[in-house]
Amino acid sequence: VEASIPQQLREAWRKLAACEFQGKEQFQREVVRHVETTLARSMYNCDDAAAYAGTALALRDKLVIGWNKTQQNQTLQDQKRVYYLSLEFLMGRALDNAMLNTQVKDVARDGIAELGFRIEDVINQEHDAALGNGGLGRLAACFLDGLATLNYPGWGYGLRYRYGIFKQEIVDGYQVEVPDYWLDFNPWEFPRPDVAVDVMFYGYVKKDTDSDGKTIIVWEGGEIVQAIAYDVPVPGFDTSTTNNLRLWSSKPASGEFDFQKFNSGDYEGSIRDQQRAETISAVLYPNDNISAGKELRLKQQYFWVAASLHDIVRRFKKTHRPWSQFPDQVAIQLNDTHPTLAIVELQRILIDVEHIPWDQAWEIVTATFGYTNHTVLPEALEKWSVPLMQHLLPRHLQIIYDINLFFLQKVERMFPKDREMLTRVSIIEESQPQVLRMAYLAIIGSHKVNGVAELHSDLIKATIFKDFVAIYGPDKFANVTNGITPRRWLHQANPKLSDLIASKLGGYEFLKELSQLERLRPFIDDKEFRREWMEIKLSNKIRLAKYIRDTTGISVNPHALFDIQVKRIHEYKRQQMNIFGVIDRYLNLKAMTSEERKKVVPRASIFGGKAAPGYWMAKTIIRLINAVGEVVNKDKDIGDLLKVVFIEDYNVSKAELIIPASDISEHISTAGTEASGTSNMKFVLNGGLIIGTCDGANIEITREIGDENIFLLGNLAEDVEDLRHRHRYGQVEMDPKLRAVCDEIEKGTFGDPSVYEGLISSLTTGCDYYLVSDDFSSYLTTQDLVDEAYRDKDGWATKCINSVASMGFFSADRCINEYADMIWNVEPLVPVK
Ligand code: BZD
Repeated sequence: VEASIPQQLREAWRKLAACEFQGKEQFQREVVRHVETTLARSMYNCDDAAAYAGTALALRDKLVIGWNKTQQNQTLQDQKRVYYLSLEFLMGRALDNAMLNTQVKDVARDGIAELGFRIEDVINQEHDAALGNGGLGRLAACFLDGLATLNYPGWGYGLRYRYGIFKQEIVDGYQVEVPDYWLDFNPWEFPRPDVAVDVMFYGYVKKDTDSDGKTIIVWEGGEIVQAIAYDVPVPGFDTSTTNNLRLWSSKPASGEFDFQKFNSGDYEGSIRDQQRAETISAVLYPNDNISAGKELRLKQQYFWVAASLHDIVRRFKKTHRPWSQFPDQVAIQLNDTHPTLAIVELQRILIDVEHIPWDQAWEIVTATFGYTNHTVLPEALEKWSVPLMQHLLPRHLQIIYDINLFFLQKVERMFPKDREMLTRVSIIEESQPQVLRMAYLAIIGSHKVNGVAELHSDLIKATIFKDFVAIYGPDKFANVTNGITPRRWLHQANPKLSDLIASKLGGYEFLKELSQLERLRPFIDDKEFRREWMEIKLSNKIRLAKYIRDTTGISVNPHALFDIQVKRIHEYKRQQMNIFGVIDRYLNLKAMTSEERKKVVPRASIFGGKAAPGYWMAKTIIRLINAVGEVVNKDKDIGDLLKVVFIEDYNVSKAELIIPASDISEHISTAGTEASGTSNMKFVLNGGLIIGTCDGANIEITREIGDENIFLLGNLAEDVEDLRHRHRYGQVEMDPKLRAVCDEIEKGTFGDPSVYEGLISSLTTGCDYYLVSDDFSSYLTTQDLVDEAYRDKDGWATKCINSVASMGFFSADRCINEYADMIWNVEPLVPVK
C-alpha cells in the first residue's frame, strides 16, 4: 500500500496517532477542547449533555485511530473476511462500552469528576442506538463485540434507520408508541459520502447481444435510489482491533430535488421523489417474530442487500483474484431470511454483469453464504408474493425461478416417484397469489444452515426443514448455541460483581475466556466471599428499586424476591401465564390470616417489554399487568408482600440496570417455541436464578449449571402437538386455579372485564394454542419451590455462585469461534500495535 507520508516522517506521525490517552490530563484537555471548540460552549453552559458530547468525542478520536489501523491491517493482510448481514443491530449505548473495552474508564471517571461531573450522569445522557426489536438484533450486536475482541476481520452490514424501535409510553395502563428520533446527536457514526451505491427497483428485463454477438440479459429502466454508507466503529475488548459496522442510508440518486417541477410551481411534486427515496431507510419495522409482507419492507431488504454486496464485490475485485477464489476471501452470514435476496443478487452479478456461466456462479454463491434460522413460528417465516417480486425486482424473480428449476430437477432425480416432495420443497408455494418461501431459498443458496440452540436445531431438522435434510443430508444442518458478550452483560452492567470476580481470579482475563469462571468454585464456601456476593446483589436491587420509585412512584422493598420477566411481549413467551400467576398469588394472600401472611416471602413481580403496535393480544397483556399493579400495589392488606411493576420502554440500557437486580427471572415460553433466548444467559451470568420451561437454551443452561440450580416446569416440546390436538377436540378441563383467576378478572376486580375478553377466550374457545392451562399448575407449584428455596439464604447463594461458575459456555466468543470454524472458515488476525 502506498503511503502519502514519506518514510522518514512516519515515526513522528505514528507518535502523534496514539490510540491511548497519555493519562488523565490529556483526557481532560481533549474533553475541554471538544466542549469549547467542537460544541462552542464554555464552562458556564456545560451541562451533563455537553459533558457527554465532549467525553464521547474525545474517546471517539482515540477509537478512530485504532479503527483506521485495523482496517488498514485487514487490507494489508488480505485474509478471508466475514460479513454479518442483519436488518437489526441493537447496539444500545456506546460510550461506557467503548471506555471499558479500551480500558480508559478509570481515567475518564477521575478526569470528568475533576471537571465537575459524575461519570454515571454523563453516560446516562446517551440515547440508545435501538436499531432492532429484540433477541435477533441484540445477538448481532453481541457478535460484533465477539468478532472484534477475538480479532476476526468481520464487518456488520445493516440499515441506518432514521427511527429505531419506537419508544413505549404507558398511558392509563396502555402502551402508546412514540417515534424514536435518535440521530439528533450521534458521535459514533461517520458518514462516507464517497461510498455511494446506486440501487435499482422496478424496470424491465430484455435480451440483448454484446459486442461479441453473445446473448446477454439486461435489467434496466427502473427507479434508482442511492445508498450512502455510515460507518460505526466497533472496539474489541483489550485489543486494538476495532471493526466496522456499515449502515446504509437512502437518498435520491439524482440530486436534491426536481428543479423542473420546482420551477414550474409544483413545489410538492419537486420533493416527492426525494421523500420516496428517503422513506426506504426511514423506519425499523417494529415486529418481532412476525412477517407482515409489506412492499416497503421488501424494498428495505433489497436496498440493503444490493448496497452491501456491491461493496463486498468491489473490495474483492481490488485484489484482482479470479472469481473462483471469492469464497476463499468472503464469508457472508444471513441473520435469518431477511437478507436472502443477497443470494439472488450475487448470482445476478456473477451471471449478468461478470458473465460467468450459471453453474460456476452458483458454486461460488453457495460456498459463500451461511444461513441462521431464528424461529419455527409459522407466522414469522417470510413469504413474499410473486406478483410483488415481479413488479419490484423482475430480474431477481427470473433468477429465483431458475434456482428453483435446477433444484427441483435435482430433487426429482433423487426421488423420482415423489411428486408431493416437489410441491413441498419448491421455493414457490402454490397459493393465491403464489408466494416465495424465503427460508427454502436461503437453504438452497447456502452451504450451511444453523439453528441457535440444540433443541431448536433439532426441531428445524425434524419439522420445517425435514425434507431438506433428506435431500442434502444432515451435515448441511448444524447447531450453534447462542452466546452473549460478558463485556457488556457482566463487566459493564454489573461492575461490582465483575470486580469481585476479578479480585478472586486475579484479574479480568475471564472476560476474554469466560470458562475461567470455573475457578470461582473453590471460593463457594468462603463466608466473606458469599457475603460480598449477596451484598452486591442487594445493592443492584436497591439501584433498581430507586429507579422504579423515581419513574413509577411504586416503592418496592429491596429485600423482596425480585421476579423479573423482561422481553418482547408475545403470546408464545407467555407473560400471560406470569400475570395470571401473580393474580393467583394475590388471591391466596387475600385469603390468609395476618399470622399466615407473616410467613410469606415478599415478592416484587417486575415486567418490561414492547408489544408490536398491531399486536392486539400483546397490548392487552400489558394492560392487564398494569391493571393488576394498580389494584395490588395499593392494597393495604398486602403491603410489601406483593408488588407488581411494569417498567416502561424496555431497551438495552434498561436491561443493563434490570438484569443484575434479579433473584429469579422467567423464561416460560411454550416448549418448542423460543428458539434460544439470550436474556436467560444474561440473568444467570449476573447471579440470578431462572424459572423456565424446557425450551431453547434453557435446556443447555440446565445441563451446564445442573438441574438443582434451575426451576424447570411444564410440558415438553414432544408433548405439544398432542396437547394441542386435545384442546381442539375439547378434551382439556381448565385447571381450577386458572379458572379462579379468570373468574376474578371477569368479576371486574381489575377494571372493565370486557377489555380482557380476548385473553380469556384465547384459553377457552381459542383452544389455548400456547398451552397456558396445561402448564399453569406446574408453574404455580414451581413458584412455590422458588419461595421455599429463597427462604434458605445460604442455599440460594450457593446456587447462584455455582451457576455463574458454570456459565463459560454461553460467551459470544465461544459462539463466534464455532461459526468461524464450522461455517466461515476464517482466522483471526494479529492485531496491530
Ligand atoms: O432470536 C429471536 C428468537 O426469538 C430468540 O429465541 C433467539 O434467542 C434470538 C437470537 O437467536 N428472534 C427474534 O428476535 N426475531 C425477530 O426479532 C424478528 C424480527 C423481524 C422479523 C422476524 C423476526
